[in-house]
Amino acid sequence: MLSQDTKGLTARKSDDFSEWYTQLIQKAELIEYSPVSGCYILRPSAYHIWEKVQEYFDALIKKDGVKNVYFPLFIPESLLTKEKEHVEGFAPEVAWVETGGSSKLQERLAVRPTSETIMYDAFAKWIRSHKDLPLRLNQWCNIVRWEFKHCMPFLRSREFLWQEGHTAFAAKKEAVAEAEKMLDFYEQVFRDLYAIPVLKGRKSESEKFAGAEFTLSVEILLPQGKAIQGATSHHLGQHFSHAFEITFLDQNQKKQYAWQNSWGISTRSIGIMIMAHSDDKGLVLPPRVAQIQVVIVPILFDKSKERVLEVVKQVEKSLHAKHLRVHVDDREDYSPGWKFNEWELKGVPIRLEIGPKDIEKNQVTVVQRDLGQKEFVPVDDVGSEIVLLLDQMQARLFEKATKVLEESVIEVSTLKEAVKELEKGKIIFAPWCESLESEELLKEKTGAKSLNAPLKQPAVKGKKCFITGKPATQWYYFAKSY
Ligand code: 87F
Repeated sequence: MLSQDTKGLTARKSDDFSEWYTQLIQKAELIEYSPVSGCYILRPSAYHIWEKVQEYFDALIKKDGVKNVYFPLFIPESLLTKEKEHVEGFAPEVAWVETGGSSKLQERLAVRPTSETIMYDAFAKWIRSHKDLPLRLNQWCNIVRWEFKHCMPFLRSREFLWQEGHTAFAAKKEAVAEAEKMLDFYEQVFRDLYAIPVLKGRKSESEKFAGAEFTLSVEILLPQGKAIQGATSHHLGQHFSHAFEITFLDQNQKKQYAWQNSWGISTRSIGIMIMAHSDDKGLVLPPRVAQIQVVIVPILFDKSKERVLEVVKQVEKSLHAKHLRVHVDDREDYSPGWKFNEWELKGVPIRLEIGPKDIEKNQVTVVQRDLGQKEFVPVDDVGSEIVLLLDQMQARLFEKATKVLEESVIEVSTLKEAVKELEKGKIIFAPWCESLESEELLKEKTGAKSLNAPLKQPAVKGKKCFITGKPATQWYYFAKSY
């Protein structure tokens, strides 16, 4: 038998969260470090999760009429800085190409940090008449932002993968409706694939994208009482259409500027999912995104080996027939116990054990990753039973995360209460006057900032801002964040 040490996690999620995460993503074989600091290798089981997100979201937006495109990775400096306001704050993060081989380029090229500028330059050429609208394009690509803050695999890296949707409409109303719809799509990705509930809403003035009229976001609660932005949908108004001359002739042959949106979700969402569900034994993967949904571990003894492997084959076949992703771990130089630990570490949702005692009773032993107890299922029912259990697990993970979120959100009406609750790791929900100075004050006192304001608001009339005591204008969520 091979050694059993050093394989499992040696840090606990509740004791040393950051060490736990660092060990988990490497030992579960999601991430390998690369020679460039802040750039990480996504191994097959991590990349598979991204492919599931692509498959799901791509189908959603295509059904809604969006088309995919691909724009170049390099953006000339003159183009990137055309709409100064949006790029100013981000300038320190842009990576540049200055030479090709040994010759200096005439103009520096930015490595795409986002594609508004290069795409809207083309939009201006393609849009002539109201009949060319709406124009709704999306691209799946990599992004480079030269972070100087501490990088963390998935959550903050210098290169990451995302989709960026860029759209143009004739009417503001249509654009705003789309921005809200995309937010619902992102909520669905988190709910249906990642089994994570979100807080949906509108960003404050200081937290919105500088190039936007308003920014909508989904925010997620992570362990340790910190929140993180999961995806964003911006209504850009006519900012970029003015900067890039994206105009069209309306029905009366009058020149108009287009109304635009941009929206995106990135591989950061994978890190959010890992943090949300995983435990001290390792990764916990929602069945919908798991590369291996069911692992079968035969319990092999010389005498019964052949009979056991026969049943394993039969069970594997009935699971395949249900289109499940199955792996048979028939390695003979590892003990069953060692294999159980390894597949738990890797987050496989369901483990089936099949040994001589099981086949005597015409059953298989089933262990669900999040529950950890043994159950027994008749061999003849295994296909339909496992499908059911996987669906139940997906729902259970979502319910559990929802309970955690619900218990973490707390209404407050004074700064004193806010300080106390934020210290306990809560998300606070409070009426706010939306002033910049008050958010600064809160940040100073607690390290927390505004997350967003739900689009469906409780009544705010007559309420006082929990920080300034002035009349409140909106209810907002606030939390410490990543
Ligand atoms: C870094 C360097 C240059 C973020 C940047 O959120 C520019 C930027 O514009 C920049 N970091 N942003 C904002 C991106 C806005 C927007 N783009 C499309 C999204 C979603 C997808």
